Amino acid sequence: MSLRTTAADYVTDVSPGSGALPARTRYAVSDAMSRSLNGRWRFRLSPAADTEDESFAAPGFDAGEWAEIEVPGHWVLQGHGTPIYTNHLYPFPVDPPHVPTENPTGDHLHVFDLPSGWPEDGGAVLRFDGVESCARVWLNGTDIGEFKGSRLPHEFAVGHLLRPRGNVLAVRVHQWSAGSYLEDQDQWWLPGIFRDVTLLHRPPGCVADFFVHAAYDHLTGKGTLRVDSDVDGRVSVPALDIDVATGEPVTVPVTPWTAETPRLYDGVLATEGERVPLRIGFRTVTLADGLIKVNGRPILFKGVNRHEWHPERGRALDPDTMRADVLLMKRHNINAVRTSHYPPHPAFLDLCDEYGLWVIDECDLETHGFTEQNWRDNPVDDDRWTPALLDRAARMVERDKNHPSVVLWSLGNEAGTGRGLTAMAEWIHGRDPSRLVHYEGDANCRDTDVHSRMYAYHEEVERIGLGLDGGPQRRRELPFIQCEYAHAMGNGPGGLSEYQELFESHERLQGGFVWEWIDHGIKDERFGYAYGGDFGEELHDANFVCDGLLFPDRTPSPGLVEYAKVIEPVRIAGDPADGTVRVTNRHDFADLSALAFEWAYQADGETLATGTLPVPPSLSPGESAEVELPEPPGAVPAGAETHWIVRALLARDTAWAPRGHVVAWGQLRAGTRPVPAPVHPTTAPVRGPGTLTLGPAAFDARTGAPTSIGGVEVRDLRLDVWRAPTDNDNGAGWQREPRHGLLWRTLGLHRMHHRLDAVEVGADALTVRTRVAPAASDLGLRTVYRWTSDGTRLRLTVAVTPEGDWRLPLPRLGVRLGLPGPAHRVTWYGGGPGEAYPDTRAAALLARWESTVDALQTPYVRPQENGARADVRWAEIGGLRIEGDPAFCLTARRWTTEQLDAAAHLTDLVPGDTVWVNLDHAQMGIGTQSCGPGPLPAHHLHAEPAEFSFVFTQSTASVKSVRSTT
Ligand code: IPT
Repeated sequence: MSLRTTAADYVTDVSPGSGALPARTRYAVSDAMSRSLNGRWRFRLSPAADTEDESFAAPGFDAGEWAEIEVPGHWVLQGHGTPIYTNHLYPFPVDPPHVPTENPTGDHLHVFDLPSGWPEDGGAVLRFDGVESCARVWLNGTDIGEFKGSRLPHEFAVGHLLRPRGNVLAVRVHQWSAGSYLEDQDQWWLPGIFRDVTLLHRPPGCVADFFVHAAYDHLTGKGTLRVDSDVDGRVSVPALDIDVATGEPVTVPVTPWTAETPRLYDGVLATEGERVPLRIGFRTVTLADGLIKVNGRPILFKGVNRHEWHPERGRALDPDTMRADVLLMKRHNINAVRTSHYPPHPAFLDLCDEYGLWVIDECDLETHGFTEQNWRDNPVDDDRWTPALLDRAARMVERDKNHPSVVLWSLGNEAGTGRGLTAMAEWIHGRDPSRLVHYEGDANCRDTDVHSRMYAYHEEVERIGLGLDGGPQRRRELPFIQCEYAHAMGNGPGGLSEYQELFESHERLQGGFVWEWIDHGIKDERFGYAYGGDFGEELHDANFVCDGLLFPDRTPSPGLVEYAKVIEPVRIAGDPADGTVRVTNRHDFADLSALAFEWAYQADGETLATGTLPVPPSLSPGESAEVELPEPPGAVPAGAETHWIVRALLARDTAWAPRGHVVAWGQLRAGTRPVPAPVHPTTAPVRGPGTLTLGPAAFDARTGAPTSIGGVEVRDLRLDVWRAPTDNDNGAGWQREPRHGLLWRTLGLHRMHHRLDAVEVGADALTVRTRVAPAASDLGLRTVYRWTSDGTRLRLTVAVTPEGDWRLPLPRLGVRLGLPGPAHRVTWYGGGPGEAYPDTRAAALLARWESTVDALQTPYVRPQENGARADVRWAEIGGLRIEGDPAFCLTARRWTTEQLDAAAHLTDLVPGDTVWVNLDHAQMGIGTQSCGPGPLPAHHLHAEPAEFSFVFTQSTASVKSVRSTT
């Protein structure tokens, strides 16, 4: 009996592939010709990989009946098959290196001519920048090889196969392969040729691989350039008068590259056959004094984890989208990116060089699903896989080594531990000693140069900052970063300020990378945005894939606005009582000369005067200046609440934002906080038939509930403790602490009974006594509503007394009421413009704001509590004016909390005819327990006796001027 090999054996071969050229640096342009093969390709999907039929690869094959597909692209996003989302579970049986028989296989065909003028001499290279997960390639009927390593480049020498016309490029792509075991990142599984395909002419004497070494000596202010090149040539940098042979070092005074000051020098590498433009940034990365230093100074990462994402194109990103990401990061004070969890499209790194972002470039490696079997059979601890791991390391390092923005290499993510990882680290250290090596899974830092954790709680981070974390000697001597923290899933992340305070107070803590940059929602007319499960996947992790600081369409979420404020590079603080403000330069390298400072003086949220503030532009990183404020303006209305606002703005246009862009701000209380005007109860409730009236309000005589206030119809006003649990309330299953969202539901806070105990009509008050409690529990909240009026103003005081042994914090505590009228516009004096919760309120500026009920909603991909405006002194909505005593939290929506809670997608939220308004005395913090700590204890809303008041009047005043600053 003969052993039969199927054509598809390479699919489950652990080796990285065959036929491809050795890895080398990737550059965007040169004077050699090239031709993009992106565009419309013919496409045929087969359900399995074991098709022995290779006839499609032969010239002359008639693909006229085939579909067409866009390359780069994923076929599952172009109407062929469907995407699958799993976090760490492999969506196929774990039996490495085998994959299921059902292995969607996409045959791609593209016929192309050489452009006119394509030289006849030299060779040619066919380059694939990214194909998921395994491809076999034929050119003009010749099998040129196969490869794995989805987010890594592969090049093939094809010069000998090319013809002037009618070249037939055939690519067979398998969704699953041995490589899939190494690519278990938390994201959609999206097969396809999703990055560029390019044909490059390789003239005789052309550039092969080269390595730009551009170091900076901060002691001398000089840079040393040496370009090692496989092919000898010359290197010129006109601005530095450099013209040297390759391999020859040259030292000259330079301006160094940093993420804050990304000075790039244009140069050229010229060999006999090719001229390649260089963009050189001089900088030196070291591990010194237990710190990551660049150019001699420790840096603080204010980073994000970036997966590549586009809601329609998946990981097939176009240049505009990549640029949008970089601009958004720069405009939100982000200074670092971890390319979780694979090398990005190479153009993204060009942008990081150009605009200035520190990069942790991470290898395309994750074997997280092996955690399910206690890491048994983990490929990173199995020598058979080591060549594949080394191939991946080399393809990353060789491709990206010439980017000054890349300061650390990361071996991968969540791959456990093993010899293969050690081999990768050793190879990388040897090949590029000019950068540090990161891998979070190396808990003892045997192979790595930085102690890295993910989702460490504040207390642990502090312990590490204080050096009290113990552990092996090597680790104790290393700097610490959080390669992931502050899980930005849904509403949140909470607790950023407290993390940042820790990072800024302990030298060893060199910052972190928020998880993650963008929600991977897939645009879908059924749902708005689809997430895991929406395509009928047999296993999925629901909306855990929507955990970014950007919504899928790249609109910044409140979390990003908060992060930008928390990490602002200038701190503006102090007590203006002494007439000064303290400005601290929190950059690592830059002085303040790029910034201009302005002040504004506010009374009751309205700006009375503005001016410029002379802050010393030469203020060095880490230094503070006490800057004198001007005299407050004269005409401040008596009793007004006053503030100084000081803003740091870009003084000039930059590459990433125009002049005037606000980089940092501080709001400082100028006087004492005034107390709201009292309502003297001078009016008595009057009984009518079925109703009671008190001042401007009418009540249902039986229930004591208001039916109208100042002519505005209101309904169902009552205590409310429920919020539609956020993703962070619900928490992730593996969390070590109780998950409040679930406990709340078990207790029944979403189905509270309101028992009416008494409606008391007194001489100057209407008092309604109730007990609010869930079925099946002895816990309850005695709630007394006391209504008084001076004839025009109506005051409600709510007194809440918990009964029983409450061990749970409350989601919220306040009243909710319905406005059946056409409420649309909302104006308020309080925190804004965006939502804010107890631990996500750094970016809320006290001012007068105007919005609409619709615009108050934050469109979290999975609907949940959102949109609260904090510290509201007064608000006007639907003809009512509501003043808080004390200030309150405001939400208003066209659906009830119950409807919000029941919704799975934004399309489930259907506006009703009532606007539901919540006036909250307090809300529970948000935290980041969807992956990480819950709200810090200070932000818990304990069930304890509370009393709070609102004063209702008919709204009269309109907002005169509304500033939409920040
Ligand atoms: C961590 C992963 O590294 C990341 O890819 C993502 O899945 C994140 O969690 C959650 O969104 S791993 C987890 C076990 C902390």
